[in-house]
Amino acid sequence: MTHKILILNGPNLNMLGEREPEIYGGDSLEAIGVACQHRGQTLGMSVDFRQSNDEGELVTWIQSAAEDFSGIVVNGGAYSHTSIAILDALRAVGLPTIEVHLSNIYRRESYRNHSYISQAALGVICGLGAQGYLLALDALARIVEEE
Ligand code: CA2
Repeated sequence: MTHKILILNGPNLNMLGEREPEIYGGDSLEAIGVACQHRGQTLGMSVDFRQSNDEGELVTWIQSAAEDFSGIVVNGGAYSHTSIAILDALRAVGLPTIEVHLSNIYRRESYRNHSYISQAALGVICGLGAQGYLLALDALARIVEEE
């Protein structure tokens, strides 16, 4: 069976590559998505890469994930620091989840130093730019194989 991985991106990540490359890197979200598709193929997994600026849509996607997906990679953007709703959805679904942030949220403003989502994540990768998504897929490939 081919494992399917859902990659979720939260608000404003659609603007990647256009502004603040010194913080988030120069890659567009589309380019990160293509790199994730390629890594997924190498790992024998299929990748569904999505972005939404809407907290409710992210919650709905997470709720629906249990039926189709083996694991989740999530960059919740600013909702990471505010959203108990996304945390609750991830906990309810219970799929192996890796949290990713492009920037090192612990070297930034204090309001970015805490993520609710981390409480539902098996692991957290931050500060490594787009490479963090690929590392998260590597980790999930091993985790879902071992399950
Ligand atoms: O480092 C990350 O990946 C973040 O999740 C990115 C979020 C930020 O709120 C989190 O604290 C850390 C913001 C994404 C906004 O991306 C932009 C890209 C270009 C221009 C403006 C915003």
